[in-house]
Amino acid sequence: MTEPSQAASPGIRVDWWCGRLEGLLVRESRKTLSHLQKLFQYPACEGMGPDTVVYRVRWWEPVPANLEGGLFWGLTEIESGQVGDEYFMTHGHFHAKRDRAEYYGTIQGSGMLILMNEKRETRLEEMLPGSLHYIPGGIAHRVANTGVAPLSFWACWPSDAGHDYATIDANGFSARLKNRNGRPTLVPEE
Ligand code: M6P
Ligand code: ZN
Repeated sequence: MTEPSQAASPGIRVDWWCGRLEGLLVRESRKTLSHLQKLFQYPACEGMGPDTVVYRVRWWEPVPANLEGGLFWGLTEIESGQVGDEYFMTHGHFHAKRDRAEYYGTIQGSGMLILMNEKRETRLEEMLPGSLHYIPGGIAHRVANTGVAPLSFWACWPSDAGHDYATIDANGFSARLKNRNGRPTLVPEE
């Protein structure tokens, strides 16, 4: 009888308390106000420089991007803050391959998952520690941090999903999440 083969360990570790992803193969990106300014309706940011970090993503691609059948894993941390009356939020995207789905799971903090279908109908799911969110294919997704502490969530998405940011850059979402008297309120675009 032969011994079971030992697959090489990629040495990726998750701290399940805070979601932090560690390992040599973990990649990282940061989005600052200067990257995101055009997403906000009133982009003037008093007291915050263009290098202010809005969110960080750390993720692992165990297989090449665009390969069909694989999965990627990531951790996104959004700082608490506002630009005008809009909360700090991710860019938001459709998947380039429209039928690809994704899971988001909240670890710490509170916020809203903003979902928009291709008919531009927008709805919210509340994100709280432990909330699990299934994002079907064909749905644009963005997360806003509505709390006073950082919001962190894990994500798992297909390796061939890709990110279509251009559609969001061109048309935005059909509604904006605004702080109205201390409450997150979805305000339709005119
Ligand atoms: C999650 C996943 C990633 C995405 C990240 C930030 O971790 O959906 O694919 O890149 O959130 O979102 P965005 O790319 O819209 O800035
Ligand atoms: Zn996605």
